[in-house]
Amino acid sequence: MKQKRILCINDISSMGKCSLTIALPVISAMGIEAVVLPTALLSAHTVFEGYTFRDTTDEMEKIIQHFTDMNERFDCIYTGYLGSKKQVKIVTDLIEKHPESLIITDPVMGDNGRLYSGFERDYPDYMVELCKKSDVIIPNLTEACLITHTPYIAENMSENYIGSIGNALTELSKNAVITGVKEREVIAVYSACKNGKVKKTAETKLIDRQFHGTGDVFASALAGALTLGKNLKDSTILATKFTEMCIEKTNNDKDSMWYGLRFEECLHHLHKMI
Ligand code: PXL
Repeated sequence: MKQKRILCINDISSMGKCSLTIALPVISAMGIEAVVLPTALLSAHTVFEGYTFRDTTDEMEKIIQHFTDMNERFDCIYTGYLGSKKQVKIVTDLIEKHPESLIITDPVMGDNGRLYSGFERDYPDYMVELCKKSDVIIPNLTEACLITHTPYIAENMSENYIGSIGNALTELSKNAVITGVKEREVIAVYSACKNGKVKKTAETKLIDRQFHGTGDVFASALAGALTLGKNLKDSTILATKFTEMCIEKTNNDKDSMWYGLRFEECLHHLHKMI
C-alpha cells in the first residue's frame, strides 16, 4: 500500500513540547510520512516568559511555491499554530489548490478562556475563514468559544451550552471535535457533524492539573487516524486513549506543566493501536 502523507503546518518551538515537536513523532509513529511547513521558530512555547519568536511567513511562501512547482500532493493537510493573520490567508489559498487532501485544522489560539500571548483580539475571526475550508476542526473549548463568540464557561456547563457551540461550529466546517470539556468527574470530547446531534464521543479521567501540549498530542493522533481511513468516531476514541496514556505517564512528573507530556514513552503503544 502506498505510504500516506500529511503536510503538517505548525510552528517549531525548540523547547516545551508542542506543535511540530509533537506532530512529527506522533505522525511518524503511525507509519505516515510527515512533511513539514514551519510557521514560526520559537525558543519555547508562548506560555514561557521571554520566549523568542521568528516569523517564517516569507519562507513558507517559498516552500509552498517549490511544492507547487513539483506538483506535490498530500493525503491530508493538518494545520496547527499559525504565527500571523497573513499566514491564515496563505494556508487558506494553499488548501484551495489541494482538493484531494483531507483538511484538518486545529485552530490553536488559546486555553483557559483566553487567547495565547501574541494573538490580537480579532485573530479568531481570521481563523474562522480557515475553519470554513476544513473537513474537520479540532478546537479546545476556549477556541470553540472564541470562534463562535460564545462566553466561556470553564466547567459543569449544560448540555445545551455545548450543543449550541457544536452546532455553531458545524455552520463553519462539516465536522468539529471539541476537546477539553471539563465535567464533574471527567474531561470529555464532543463531536458535532453537520445536521447531526452534538455527542460526547470519548472521555478521560479528570486529573486536576494542566499538561502542556495535550491538544497537540490529541490532534496529531486524530489527524493520523483519519488519514489512515478510520472514521471520525473511531479516530476520536483512538486519539483520546493515546492522550490519556500520555497523561498517565506524565502525572507524577512535577515539571510537566512547563515541559509537556511524556508522550515519547507511549509512541510504541500508538504504533500498535493502528
Ligand atoms: O500547544 C499549542 C501551542 C503551539 N504553539 C505555540 C504555543 C502553543 C501554546 O501555548 O505557544 C507557539
